[in-house]
Formats: sequence, structure tokens, C-alpha cells
Amino acid sequence: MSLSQSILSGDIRAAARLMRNIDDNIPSSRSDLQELFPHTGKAFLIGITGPPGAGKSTLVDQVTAAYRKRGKRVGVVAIDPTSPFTGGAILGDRIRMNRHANDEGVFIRSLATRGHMGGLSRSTADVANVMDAMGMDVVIIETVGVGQDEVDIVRLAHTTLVVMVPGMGDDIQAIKAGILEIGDLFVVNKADRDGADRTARELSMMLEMNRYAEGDWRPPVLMTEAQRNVGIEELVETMESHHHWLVNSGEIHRLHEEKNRALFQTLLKERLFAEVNGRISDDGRLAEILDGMLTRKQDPYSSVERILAERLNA
Ligand SMILES: Nc1nc2c(ncn2[C@@H]2O[C@H](COP(=O)(O)OP(=O)(O)O)[C@@H](O)[C@H]2O)c(=O)[nH]1
Ligand SMILES: [Mg+2]
Repeated sequence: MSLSQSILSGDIRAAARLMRNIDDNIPSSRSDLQELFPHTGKAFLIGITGPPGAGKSTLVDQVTAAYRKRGKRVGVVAIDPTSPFTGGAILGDRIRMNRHANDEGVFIRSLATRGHMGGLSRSTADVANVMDAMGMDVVIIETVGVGQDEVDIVRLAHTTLVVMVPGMGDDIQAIKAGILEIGDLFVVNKADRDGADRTARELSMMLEMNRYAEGDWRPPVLMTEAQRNVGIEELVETMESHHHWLVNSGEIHRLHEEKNRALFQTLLKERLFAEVNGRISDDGRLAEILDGMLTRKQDPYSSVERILAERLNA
């Protein structure tokens, strides 16, 4: 039996193995993903982003528990920004999520950001697809961000949740353009701290400056205390409302189109690059080109054109 067949028949360990293969870029993972793809598209994908320490992982843990109470199976993909050598945050998240360790309805996977080209967003999408095919009803993707990862998560998720903490007023100003665009809903976590109301008010005011057409989704601002499990039910309800809005408004089709395009184009880019770069690395021409650039006898622009033309004529 192939890994994908085992996964479809409910083998959790096969899923874990395939995810490792995806991480390690093992070629056989491609055929497993091919076989799983027709079984995907059913899960509700939630992206959670925000600055480090905002309480995202704590929220994910509580949201996971809330969905479990509703009888939903939950997959979690935690994208860890720390160096794979320190592993610190991964360990912390593992300990926190330990209460779900014996629950067959929860599957948690941490991915380290390695920074190879397109690698992270692609393997996140792949891992989310595996969880989807496993029959997870909800897949939560946690990422730190103000950056590229954040943009990528939006392309992956149906609903994107931005987590802030009290006293971030200035930061909100600094990053508002980015965050206001990506959030379908905003959470001011650590509402037990001073200034939570004010941060929520400021956020709401900034959001009100956006222009909305009739029937548009207007991102709400919620307050939570993830640590004490306060506000989580309302948060889950609001995420569900957004999902319903996506379906009822037809917006979900546009979103899927965008997701599909992003996944396909990332795959294409990665494979083309790997193929061409691999060939010129092996046959020594990459070294030649780089030498030529050092002495300024060759420019990179025409080198790229030459390599590409050769490929198209092949
Ligand atoms: N005071 C307070 N602390 C919280 C709350 N939620 C999470 N924390 C703490 O904030 C710290 C960072 O949380 P974590 O979930 O790891 O944040 P992440 O980096 O965004 O994933 C931890 O020590 C949590 O226990 C909250 O509602 N109130
Ligand atoms: Mg975290």
C-alpha cells in the first residue's frame, strides 16, 4: 500500500511519515500528493498571524479544544520562525498542545522556516492538503508575521485571523497597511492587560476608514484572554460566520481560484528552477557564468536569456 492509500484509510502514522517526506523533499512525496489531491477541498482553513508572543499558539490550543467540543477534527500547522537549531518555540508549543496528544481527532505538525525558495509556502500548502485528505474538518495554520509568510497564509486560508495585544497602538500605525488588508477578523488578545479596550477601539477606527460595498464582509474586532479561555466561543462563532459568508456570497470561488493559482504557480516555479539550476550546476556552466560576472565579461541578464532559450529549443 502506498502512503497515500494508508492515509486515506485512516493511518495517522502514514500521514506523519508523508509530512516528513514533504519536509525533506523526497521525490516519492509528489506521487502521494498527486493521489491525495482529489480527496482535498473539504477542510475549513484558518490562518492565524500576528507578532511573536501575542498568544497565537495559546489561542490555537483553545480554538482546537472548542472545535473538538463541537465534534470537529482539527489539524494544526505551526510555522516556526526560530532557527531549526534552537527549536525553542517548537518545544514550547509541543508542551502546550500536549493535552491533545492522545486525541485522535487532533493532528499537530510544526514546520521550521528554512527560507529556501518558495519552500515554506509550498510545504505548508502540501501539509495542509494532507490534513484535509485525512478528514480534518478544520485546519489551523499559525504563522508569525509581518512579512511574506503572512501574505502566503492569506492565499492558503479561508479565514485569516490577526492577533494583536494591548498597547500596540504605534505598531498598528506602522504596519496597519499590511494587517488591515489581510485580516478577516482581528483579535486583541491578553485583554486582561491595560489598554485592551483602547487598542480594540483604535483598530476598529482604522478599519472603518476602509470602504465597504453593500454585502461586503466587515472585519470585526474581538477581545480574548487565551490563557484563561475567555472569548474563545465568540471567536469560533465569528470565524464560522465568516466561512458562511464566503460560501453564501460566492466569494469562496474567487478564493479557491486564487489558492489554486498560487499553488500551481509555486510548484511550477520551484520545479522549473530546480531543473534548470540543477542542470547548469552539474555541467559547470553556473560556475562559468559566475566567473564571467566576477570579471565583468559576462552579464547575468544575457546569461539567463541564453539558458532559457536553450531550454525552449530543447
Ligand atoms: N496575560 C496574558 N498572557 C497570555 C494570554 N494568552 C497567552 N498569554 C501568554 O503569552 C505568552 C506567549 O504566548 P504564545 O501563545 O506562545 O504566543 P505566540 O508567540 O503568539 O504563539 C505565553 O507565556 C502565554 O502564556 C492572555 O490572554 N493573557
Ligand atoms: Mg506560537
